[in-house]
Parts: sequence; structure tokens; C-alpha cells
Amino acid sequence: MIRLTKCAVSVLLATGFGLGATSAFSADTLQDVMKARGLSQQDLMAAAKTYVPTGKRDDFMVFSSGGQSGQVIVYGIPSMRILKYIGVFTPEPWQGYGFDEQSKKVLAGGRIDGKDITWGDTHHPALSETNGESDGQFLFINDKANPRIAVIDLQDFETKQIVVNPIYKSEHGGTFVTPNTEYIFEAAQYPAPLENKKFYPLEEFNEKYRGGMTYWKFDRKKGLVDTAASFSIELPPYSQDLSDAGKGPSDGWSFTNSFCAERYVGGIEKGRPPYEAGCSAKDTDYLHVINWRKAAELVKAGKAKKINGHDVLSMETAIKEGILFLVPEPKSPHGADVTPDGKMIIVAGKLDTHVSVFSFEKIQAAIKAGKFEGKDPYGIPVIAMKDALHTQVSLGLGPLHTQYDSKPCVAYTSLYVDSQVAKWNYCEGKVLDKISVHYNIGHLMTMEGDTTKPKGHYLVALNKLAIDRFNPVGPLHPQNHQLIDISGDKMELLYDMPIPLGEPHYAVAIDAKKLKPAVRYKVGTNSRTDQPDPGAVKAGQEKIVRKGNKVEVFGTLIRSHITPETIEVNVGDEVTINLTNLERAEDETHGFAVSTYNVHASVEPGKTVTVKFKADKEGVYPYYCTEFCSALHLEMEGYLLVKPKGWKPGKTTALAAGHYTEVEYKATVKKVADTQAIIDSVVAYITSVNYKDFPEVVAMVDDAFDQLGKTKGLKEKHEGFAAKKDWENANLWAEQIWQYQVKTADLGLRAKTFLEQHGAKKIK
Ligand code: RUQ
Ligand code: CUA
Repeated sequence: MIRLTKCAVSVLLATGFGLGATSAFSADTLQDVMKARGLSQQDLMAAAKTYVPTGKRDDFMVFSSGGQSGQVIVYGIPSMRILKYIGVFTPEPWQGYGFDEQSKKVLAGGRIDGKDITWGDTHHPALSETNGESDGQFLFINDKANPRIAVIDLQDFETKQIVVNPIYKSEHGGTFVTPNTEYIFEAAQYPAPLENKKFYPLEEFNEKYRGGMTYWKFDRKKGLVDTAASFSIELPPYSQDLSDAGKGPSDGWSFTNSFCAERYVGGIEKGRPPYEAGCSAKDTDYLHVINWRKAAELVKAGKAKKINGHDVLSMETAIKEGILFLVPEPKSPHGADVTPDGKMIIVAGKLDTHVSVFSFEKIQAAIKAGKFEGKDPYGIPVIAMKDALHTQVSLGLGPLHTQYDSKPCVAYTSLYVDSQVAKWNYCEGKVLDKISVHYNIGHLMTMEGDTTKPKGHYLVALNKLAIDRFNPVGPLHPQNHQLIDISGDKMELLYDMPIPLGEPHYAVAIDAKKLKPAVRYKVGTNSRTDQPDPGAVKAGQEKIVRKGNKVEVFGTLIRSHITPETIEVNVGDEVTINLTNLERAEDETHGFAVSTYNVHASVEPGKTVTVKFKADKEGVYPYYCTEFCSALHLEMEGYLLVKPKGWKPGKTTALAAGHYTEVEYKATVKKVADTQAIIDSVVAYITSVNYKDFPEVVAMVDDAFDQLGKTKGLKEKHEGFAAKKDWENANLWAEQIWQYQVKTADLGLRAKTFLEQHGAKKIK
């Protein structure tokens, strides 16, 4: 990456470089622009550090929680350009998510008590890891309100699975992964009875309400959570909160903090002060220290009991087997972040100015020595805070979360109340720098900052409030992600990005080079299962199958027509339409919508998608492609005809005719010949260079020949009609040849441009 120094900027300015007076673009100099727009030299510096010119790519990719939208937001760093919203817990119309059958099945995995839940309170995304490093394969995210987690495959950035937690009513401390993504963590939040739909009065809170920690087993080969091999540990009714997995020396352990260890129950209705008073009355809460690896062995050995069909290790067993311990932590803690070397766990104070750095080695020494200061009311051994602490550092008001730098011992902690980020050294326990952010920061995020090898460079402050930062848009403000340069000694604020989709609690970033998403599916793929779809058909094999009142269409999409172009059904029929996109060219997605039947599909190259509905109203319903896929996109259309009961064809009139003449037919034939000459010249160029070394081009060439192949037999057809002087049909079939030629030429020219721009070499 090029680092532009301040001094370099001044040189550029002094020499009148940049948009100089001689520039062909404008008469302005860089100084003129600065003056006119009121920009400082520092602003210019920030612009130079973040601007990514057209055609250039970002260095890092961010996966941000979409908050209450139940989605994931993908954007680039340093440009902060938004690239995608991934539908996760919530239907997302553009991607057809929740409007086609394949994706409805994924969303159905998130049904609770037989009901659809069409929103999610997404909090913490996590990237899959191999040996403690981000590997760019999978993304996970949780839903706090409706205890669920989701699996997103980074092969196509699509949600593949939603898993409901069978024993919680809410959760928060998820998702966090173990260093080889063996397990995904999910910690409960507000205690409730673990049995489903069981009622106990609040007076039985201590006895019947419980917290817990769930370990979801991830099957990397299948790319799915294996629910049968997953388990939970029953925990006291403290509100378990953020968690993290041990790594290096602490691998095999998990750490989960908690609040409201007071087990307080509000409030006014019972003549008691509210939760906020009772839940922060004591000076300490508990950090839960759990040996998950041993817990998994115990579950395998049959020591768990089933609750709602799910394996749960009881507190009793966990205590007896020596896998569960508590460490007091300063009141109402937040964040539990394991250092990259796995030696320390940093917990922030929230209502305390301190962050506490706990030593894993000290915790282990106390456990080995059986040195406990006592037991909690449930009999869990408690390690004294002083026996577990490495150090405590006063950072400022409202410390929440901690992230790590590529430089050893350097950490960044968000200060919610102060609206600042503190940079500090956790080995020596000293503050290094502070920067103000706008405003009230929650999480913060460094590049691969959760892993064993953080990448440095940048930090993003995820601010809860934006207040005065952007043009006002009414009482509900966007949130503000601020990009901060952390490569020097002093942190420098670079960029403000409004997030208008929900409250993105947390985000994770990965080196962009690690992501290798596909650009097309194998033709006929169900993208949600990555298996061949039974609804797929090859070109030329399209059909409509009717069985009783069920009508099933096996159709295809290719520029610029839908096959079939007419679907006739009877009112009351159940209609299933399977569509396969036959394109192989990059970015040639077709959409599919049927007027007023609330179905929509996004059919990317190679994908097969199914929409299903009951044709419960008679009438005429156009269907069409919803993506502007070619010059004749608007003509990518057809009719669903829903016939009334007992309808019989009466006297029909002829379909509209063009009344074409011989002159028009001859002109069309000439147009076809001219276009063929262009195609031939493009083909000559492409085959004269090493185009086979460019997979993108090979795909385009394949597609082009596919299109051209469709003209087979059409010449004989139009000539046959011409011989009979049927100029109408002769002209229409000649015209159809030209339609295929246009698409062939379009692809061929794109391939040619690509080859020219990517330095293709002559081979003959
Ligand atoms: S936490 S309220 Cu991630 Cu700071 Cu959710
Ligand atoms: Cu296909 Cu528009």
C-alpha cells in the first residue's frame, strides 16, 4: 500500500501538481478546489488515503452486522464503499431471499414455535478461522431477540442455514469461533427457564431460571452447523454476555462475561427499583471460564441430559468434572477479548474506568492448585480476582470493547461515555493515545483484529450516535462508522460513513485477497444447497407439466427471453415455475417477477430458482425479467393466463401481424449478413490471441457461441417462408437470427475489450 506523507502532499501542492491549471478536465488548481470547498491539508490527506479510483479495489473487506435489519452489510476499506447487503434473518427482495422456494427453506430453518420470524437483531459477525487466522470461507452471525445463528458461505455470499437455539429465549454472546472453527459460540442473555414454553413465576428466578453457553458444532465439509453434535452448558441465571474463544495456550477454553450476577428482578410493579439499579448494585460480576474441549468429550461420553432434544451438561456435572470456573470482574463488564497470543483476556468495565487484563496462566495455576476464594450460590468455584489479574488500567469513561494491532501488546478500547478510542499497551499497562469519535462508540474493529495475526493499518469506530455529522434525515439518524488510520503512533480520523440500515453492533474485516468468491454457478445449481436442482433443464428441453391441478414449469432464461413465454393455467391451480439462467457471462443476472403474485427471483448465471404460488385469481398476469440485462431487457416478458372455471375458446382473431413486405425481408437479410461480418472479425481477433488463458473470456466465448448456435436451422426456415412468399414469417425468422447475433456480438466485443485491457498475446 502506498503511504502518502504530509510532506509529500505539500510538495504536490507547492509544485501546483494535481488538477493543475493545464489539466484538460478543469481550469481549477488543487488549491482552488480546497479553497472553494473549505478543505484543510489534513482533509486532503484523509481523502488521498481513502480514495479508491474507478476500477481499483479495496484492501480489506468488512462484514458488518445490519442490526435490526437482520442482514449483513459488506463494504470495502479504505473506500468505505458499500458492496452488498446479504439477506440473513430477513427477506431481501433484490436477491429474491424469502420470495423464492430455495431461500424460503433457509428462512424456514429460523421459524420458532412453528411461526415465521421475519426480522433479526443481528449483533456479532464472525469469520471462519484456520489455525487462528481468518480463512475467508464462512461468516456467522447471531440474532439476539430470537436466539438464532446463521451460516453464510463466502463462496457466493449467500445465507445457507439458520439454526434456532432450542433452550434460550434470547442470546447475545455470539457468534465467536474456535481457532479451527470446530465450534461456534452462543451465550444466553436474559435468563429464562430452559424448557420450552415452561412458566415459572419470577419468585422462582434463582431456582428455575437459567443462563447457558451453547457450542454449535460446525461441519466445514458440508458448510453447515451439525445440530445433533452441538451442546450447551447450563449456567446460573447471571446474564451471560460477550464471549471469546481461547487460542494458542488457551485453546480449548472459552471465556464469557456476565452482568446482573445480582440476579435482581425489577421493578416498579413489585414495588422495587428498576433492573438498572438492582443489576449493578454489587461491585463485581463473573467471568465464566469453561473448558469446552473437555465438555465436548463429556457430552460424547453420554454425560449430558436432553432438554428440548438438545444435549445440555448440567451445572452439577460441569462442577464435578472441573470444567467450569468463575472469576469476579468489575461491575457490569462488557467485552471479553482474548489477546492474539492467547495469553490474556481483556474485560472492560462499562461502569468503571478500568479495563482488567486477566492472565490465562494465572487462572490455570489457581485451578491446578485448587486455590479458590469460595463458591457462588450454585457451587461453582470462584477464583479470586487478584489471583487471576495481570493488570488493570484506567482508560476513561465507559470502556466497552477491545481490539488488537499487528504491533505486539497494542490494543484499542472503545470508550462509550467519553466518545473516544484509547490506544494502550496491555503488557505494560499504559495509555498511548486517544482520539475522539462521533459519538458514543460501541464496538470497534481492527483488520483481522480477532485473530492470532491482526493486520494493523485501520480501525473502524462503530458509533451509536451520529447527531450532527450528516445532512439531517428526520429524528431517526443513521449510525456512523468512522475509519481511523492506526499505522502511525497517533491515530488519525479518515472518513465518516453513515449506516442507514440498522444498528451494526459489530463488524469483522478480512484481507480482500483471502476472499475468492465465484462469479457463476454450475448450470442448474440450487444456490442454497449447492446441489443440482431438480427443477433445472437444459436449453431446448423446457416444458410445462400438468398433473391434476398442479402445473409445473421447467423454464430457462437467457438474453433476452424467457422460455416459455406463455403459461396457461386454470384458476385454483398450484403453479410452480423453475427457471435456470443459462448464461455463463459474469454479472448476467436475470430477475423474474409475476404481476401481483408476490414472487420474485434473482437468477444469477447458472442458478436454478423456483417460485411457487396458487393461481387463485383469474385474469392476465404479465411476467418479466427485473434486471436490466441487455438492450432488449424490457422485451424479456411473457404472460401467465389464468383461465376462469369452465372457460372454452370461442371465436379467436389472428394475432397481430406486421404486414412485412419483400423489401423489408431483404433489408433484414442484409442486416444479418453485415452483423455476421462483425462477428467474424471479432472471432478472428479472439482466436488470434491466447484467450484460453483468461477464464472470464472463455466463459464469454462459450456463451457467445451458445447464442450463435441458436441460429441453426433458422436460415432454412426464413428462406423456406420466402420461397412461399410468406414475407411475414420470413422476415420474423430472419429478425430472430439477428437477435441472437446481437447478443453474440455483444459478448464478443466485451471479450475483445477484456483481452485488450488485460494484455492478451498474439499466438499466430
Ligand atoms: S455488545 S448490545 Cu456487541 Cu457491545 Cu451488543
Ligand atoms: Cu433478463 Cu432483463
